[in-house]
Amino acid sequence: MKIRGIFTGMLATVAFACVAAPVSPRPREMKSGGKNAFCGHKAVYRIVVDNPGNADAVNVVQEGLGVPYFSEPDVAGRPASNVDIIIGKKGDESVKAYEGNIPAEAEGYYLSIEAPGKIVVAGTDDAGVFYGAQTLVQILNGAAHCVPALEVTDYPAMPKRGVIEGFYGNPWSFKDRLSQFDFYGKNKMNYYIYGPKDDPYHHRSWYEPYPAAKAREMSELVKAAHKNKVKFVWAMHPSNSIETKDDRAKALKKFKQMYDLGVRDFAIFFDDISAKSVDAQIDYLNFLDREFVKKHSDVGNLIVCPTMYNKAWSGGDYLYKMGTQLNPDIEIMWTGNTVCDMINVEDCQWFTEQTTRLPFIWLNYPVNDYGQHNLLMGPAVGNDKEIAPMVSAFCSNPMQYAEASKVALYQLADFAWNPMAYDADASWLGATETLEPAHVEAFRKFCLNNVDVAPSVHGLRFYGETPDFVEMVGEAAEVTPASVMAMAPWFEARRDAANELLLAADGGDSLLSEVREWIVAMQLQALQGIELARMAEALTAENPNGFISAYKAFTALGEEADNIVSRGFEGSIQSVRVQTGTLAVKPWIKTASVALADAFKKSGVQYPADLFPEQVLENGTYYIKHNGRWLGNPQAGSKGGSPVFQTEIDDINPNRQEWHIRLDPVTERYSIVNSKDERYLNEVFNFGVNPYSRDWNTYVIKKKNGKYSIQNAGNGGQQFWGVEGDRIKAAPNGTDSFIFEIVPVSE
Ligand code: LOG
Repeated sequence: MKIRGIFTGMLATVAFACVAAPVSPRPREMKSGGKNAFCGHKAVYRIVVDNPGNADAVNVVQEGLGVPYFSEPDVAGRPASNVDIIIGKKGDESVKAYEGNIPAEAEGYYLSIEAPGKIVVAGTDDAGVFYGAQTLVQILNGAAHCVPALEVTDYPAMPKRGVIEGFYGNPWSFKDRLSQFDFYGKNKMNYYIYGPKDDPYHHRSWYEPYPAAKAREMSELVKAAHKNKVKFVWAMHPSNSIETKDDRAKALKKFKQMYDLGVRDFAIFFDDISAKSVDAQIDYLNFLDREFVKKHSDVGNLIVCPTMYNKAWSGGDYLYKMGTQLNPDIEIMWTGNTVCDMINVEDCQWFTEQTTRLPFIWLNYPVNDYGQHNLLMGPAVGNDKEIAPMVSAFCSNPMQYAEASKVALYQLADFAWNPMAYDADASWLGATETLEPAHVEAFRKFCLNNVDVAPSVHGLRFYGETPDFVEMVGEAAEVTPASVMAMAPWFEARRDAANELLLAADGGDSLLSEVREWIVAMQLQALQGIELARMAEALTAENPNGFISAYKAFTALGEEADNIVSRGFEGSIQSVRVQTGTLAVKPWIKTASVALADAFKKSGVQYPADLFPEQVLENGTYYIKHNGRWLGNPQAGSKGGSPVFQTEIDDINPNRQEWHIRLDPVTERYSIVNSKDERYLNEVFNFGVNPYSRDWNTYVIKKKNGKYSIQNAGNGGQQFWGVEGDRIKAAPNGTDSFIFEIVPVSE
């Protein structure tokens, strides 16, 4: 109360600027007295604490500050402290005077820093004291010479915030997980669910006990999690082995083993199976709840990941039954509208209508097991701010790259704690600064080169990749030598950033060495961009030898980049080819190289026959003919319809029979577009009515004995094109598909 008196009258909401490094998660309320509390704070602290229960919080302060400190009682001969840090939980003697300031909410805390050198950390409960200590360390370590006077009143919006190690691929290592728990503590996340699909003791051989060495690690992990106020939930994935007496005895036995290792929280996953019966699942879950969970007073609520865990995959009465027939304490996980999607208000409402319960959110971000070539390291956008009261928990499924996942997890922790104040860009800036303080700018360039996930089964794309690049190249489909040269400085900056990060990676930086291959990919991509500029320059200067040497270097870099493999180490269960800058940079490089090569070929100079890769058709305008007839577009300008083979050449509207055939730089297949009305041909041999899609509407064209075959590809299947009557039709199996003549219009 006394402290509050000092501040009264001059409280102002702080602009965060008075604290150098951002406090994250962003506190609910942070007020400053507008002046410094004390200066020269990297001196001597005295920690005042009377409850041994606050040891974890005291540890945070001691380790976090890394400056001399001592605790009560004072011992003669010690230097006098210039700052007292009073730490306590509601009810403790040390913080009696501040009872009125402590928020009522679970995991909340009150923190004050006041002149001439007094700090109070007063928590609602153990977690609150711990989180108050974390905030204090962030403020003091982020402050310059002087520390501002301030008051923080803080508590989380969502009660359960954390991570599900729930991906396919190499599970995290013991070391990864220890580092995660420390990170969760710092970022005020309180849940970790253990469920890596490729841990045999979780999934395939769920009933086997962990071997001794693994069991020892497991119990150490549980302790490390608890020390950081993180619940360690161990999940089991028994698929359909849930009905027999034997199945159930094995399940109880495995739970018991995990309990003996210290686990106090359990989950059952039924995802990615074809469930035999919802009734059997419900009966099994209620059985485990009754026979295990409820028989241990110290075991938390059971959590289930249902088989229908997202709206797109839901149907019938599955969710309704789960919601109404499961014991009321059992929590149900939910990934939202689809498998990989951000969470919005409607998703949560829909789930609650079905189940009468709040969803336990399993956010499939930044997991990249469905698009492993790419990393997800951009701003975490897309979750509705208003969902806090509509969910029972908010947990994220990350990448198999534990350290790199922290960029997203930092932001999601910030979001889950205080969603109404969440600002993805600011949070991303904080994440990148906190994780790579010595290489912030280079690391940010790297992260922004790895935002998008490229086309995948889930269709999710992230559009914030390389925003400055996107802005510079604009919508311009046209690439000119001048525009290529203009991009050189952009690529040079990426090359320099990659070089800086590679040095750090090889110097032992754990995050950067984990994603080393993607840094190399960025480096090679940057070098490719620089070679393109050299090609453009040579073209402009009419220097064919210069062009040829740059082009060869460009091609070699591309081949090297295509062969970078991550997780190629012995024992890796999944190695992947890496790619970066897939949203804008990679397609642009391809487009630019094709355009420059075309211009070079047209310049009339001599060049080695094997310089360019085999391309059956140059980009251009062609007639497509079959048995002497011309493919035409008689209904030009209409919607839909089909092209037809015509016996007469069209003298009145010649371009109705002319087709632009172009190599798509991304799919490396051809698009076919009518020159009269620019309508494209689709994979069912009509004019497309949907927006053109390179994944559906580009074709493989091959040449044999002077004739061409055209074949669907990508999402459009593999059907060869044939002819029936005057229409293009699917070619019957086993027939010759080299039936078309494709003749340049100019000939
Ligand atoms: C799996 C999960 C995987 C994720 C993304 C859930 C509930 N289950 O489609 O293990 O990491 O999608 O690929 C899933 O999301 N299945």
